[in-house]
Amino acid sequence: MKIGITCYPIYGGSGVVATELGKALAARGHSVHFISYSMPFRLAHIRENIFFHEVDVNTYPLFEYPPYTLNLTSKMVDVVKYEKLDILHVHYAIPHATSAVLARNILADSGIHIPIVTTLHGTDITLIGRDPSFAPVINYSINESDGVTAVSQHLKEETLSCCDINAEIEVIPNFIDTDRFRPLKKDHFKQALCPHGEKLIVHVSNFRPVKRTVEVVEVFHRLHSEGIGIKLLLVGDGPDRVPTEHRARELGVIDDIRFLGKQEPIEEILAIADIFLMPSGSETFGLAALEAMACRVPVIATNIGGLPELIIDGETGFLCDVGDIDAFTDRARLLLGDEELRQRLAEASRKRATECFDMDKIVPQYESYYERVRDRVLAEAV
Ligand code: GMT
Repeated sequence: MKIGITCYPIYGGSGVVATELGKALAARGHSVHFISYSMPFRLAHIRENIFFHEVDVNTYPLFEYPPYTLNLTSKMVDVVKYEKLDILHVHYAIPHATSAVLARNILADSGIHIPIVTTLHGTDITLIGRDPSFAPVINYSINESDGVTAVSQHLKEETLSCCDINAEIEVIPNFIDTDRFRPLKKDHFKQALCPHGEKLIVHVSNFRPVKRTVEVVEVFHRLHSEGIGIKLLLVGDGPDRVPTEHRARELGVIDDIRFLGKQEPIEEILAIADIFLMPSGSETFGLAALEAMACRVPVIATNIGGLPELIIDGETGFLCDVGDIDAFTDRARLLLGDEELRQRLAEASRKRATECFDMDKIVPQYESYYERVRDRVLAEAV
């Protein structure tokens, strides 16, 4: 198939999933056309059947705010028409689904019937969907899509309960390349960061307030003050990095914390982690937790959103209430003090990642969903 993919190209879960999906589809022989305002950050190596179409954001003096949604629509119309796409798959409802629906309707006037699949990732529903001023546009864009997928059962239910949706929603969970994200031996790296055999706690996120990164430092401080030999690696960047650093200084633990900023070879960092913390206040799936699990790292996370669909409490990791720093500290202490338990959960994490979320199992679900949606749209068009 010739597949168009639109996503946010920046550091963030939906862009990662969209890009990895496009790469996997290309590896399976499809032609994939990315349409966005800049090259998706995980799309480093263009292959012969991967194309990138940059959306021009024009700057006419009249436009104090350039109309990106319309620029994107125009680019979608062009790419569908001239590249003869079979399907357009957009990630994130606003504005991508809105642009795609408009592009589809424009193309229908010239007899081109392009099916639109929208994948909901989370904050498009859990934050923007709850904003009354956006609700009519979100509802319309989702309902008008020819196919809608959600990355977890939780997100499907959340969408149906908070939005006015009459479209069917198919759950296709996020996935991972378990060949790339696998246990690696990086002893020299571990030795450099933990020269006295300290245990290493890792957190990876975009440091948005919903990630509650300050709580990672709070948990670390409690364990540290009990005399447990530990270090903390914080990977990523975003609005809460400064308050997180500030709190680490205030608590006097900054010297045992490394802020690495945005990093691409996450699997090399996860290779040396003993445990992974995810104290998020909301998480529709938790891709960063899956990356850790695939690298054989047990995750302690909150029992919210899609996380219980991923992490099995007591078997692959632990789940705690949002904001319950005591519970996070207890579970971390337990794992850091019992290597046999940690190994058992690590092994179960890897097993769950490979058995349930490997890309070879999930990507075919998208392929068959595309076919079903395309067949229905073409049948309705005749
Ligand atoms: O806030 C983020 O983490 C970024 C956001 C996005 O849309 O890029 O992530 C959401 O989508 C990811 C991929 O499907 C999920 O793994 C994350 O759980 C989800 N984030 C939230 O729900 C907060």
